[in-house]
Amino acid sequence: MSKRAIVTGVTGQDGSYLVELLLQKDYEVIGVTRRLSTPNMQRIQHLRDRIQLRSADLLDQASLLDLVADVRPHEVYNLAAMSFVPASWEQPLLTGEFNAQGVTRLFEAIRRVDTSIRVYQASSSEMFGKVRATPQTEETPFHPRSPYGVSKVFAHYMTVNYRESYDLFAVSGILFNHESPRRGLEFVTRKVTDGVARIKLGLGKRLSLGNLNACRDWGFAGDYVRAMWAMLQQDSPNDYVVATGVSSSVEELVQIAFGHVGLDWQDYVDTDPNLLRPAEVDHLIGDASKARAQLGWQPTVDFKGLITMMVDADLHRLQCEPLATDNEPV
Ligand code: NAP
Ligand code: G4F
Repeated sequence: MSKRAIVTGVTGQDGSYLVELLLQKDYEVIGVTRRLSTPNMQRIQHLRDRIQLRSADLLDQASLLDLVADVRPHEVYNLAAMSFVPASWEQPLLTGEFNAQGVTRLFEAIRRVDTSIRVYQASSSEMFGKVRATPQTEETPFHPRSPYGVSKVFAHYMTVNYRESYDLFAVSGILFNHESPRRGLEFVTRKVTDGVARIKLGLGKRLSLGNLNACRDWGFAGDYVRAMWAMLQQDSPNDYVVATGVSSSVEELVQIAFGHVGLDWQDYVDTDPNLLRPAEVDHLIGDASKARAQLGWQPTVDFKGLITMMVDADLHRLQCEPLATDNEPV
């Protein structure tokens, strides 16, 4: 009998890669969407006839309860969130409603329907923030630096609490930044690769960025969803850091991206103080030894491979569709 999984955030970057993985593994997949005035299905268009879509919202307890009660899944992957850090300063309360209380609502729905359902919570390296140790592991204390980071710390501890209080198989995947050609255009990697492709094709002239010194441990989203799945297949629930163990600066990112198309970044990049954050996370680098040892997980794409893959995908997309403003579906 095939397993049944609910994926919240199915229209997002990670949702689309996770669904592909689950379908390869013969899962019946139920993707959760929320009502929008304009449908946002670009990333899962190629999967639409192989999954079911159900409407529910992290803000609405009844919708989550109905979802879990009707579907009776074996596994739930909670990827839905307000995921853009700068927006969390503009809407801190809404960020908390989605990312913190929204997770509590989902856990309440699950525990009321069936405590044997396994749950993955999408936690984040943003929880480490102003880092207390380098590299960061599952044991590193948190010091979040944005309402987003704070909301994810709340959800992380709710995951631990539902595990300890109700014996739920609930895991927190502490994932470092992961990117792909399906990354939203507002995140720095995709902003750069899209900007480089536009400049190369004569569709743009310059690129404005914020802090070029910030460093992140960047990996490929397609690799990271394998770790999510593996966490729910273990004998007991545990929390895991997922990272490449290599940290690069935003400046290195622009060097690689412009260099890939034969341009010198210094001729095209401006820095804009309006893009600096009220509090920055300066340097993240993860130690995924536990995931490597217990899940048998390892990344397959390095930083340069990731950025050149994204530049090539944006060049291709813009050559096919020069007026494109949104994400490339696949
Ligand atoms: P993403 O592309 O921004 O996708 C977010 C998803 O959440 C979208 O499908 C969005 O739906 C959905 N969503 C937002 N608010 C919702 C609500 N109130 N009810 C139901 N669905 C809602 O994010 P991602 O990069 O795939 O990340 C997936 C998860 O991993 C997020 O929780 C993120 O915080 C976390 N994470 C990401 C990274 C990373 O580097 N990518 C690292 C660590 C943790 P719409 O399409 O309707 O907006
Ligand atoms: O690409 P970013 O916006 O990602 P950030 O803030 O690290 O968050 C992402 O990764 C987290 C995991 O650690 C996720 F939890 C979260 O949901 C999201 O997916 O910014 C990366 C760095 C920052 O230090 C930022 O200050 O790039 C710097 N940056 C410099 N110029 C910029 C820009 N970021 C953006 N978005 N746009 C700029 O122009």
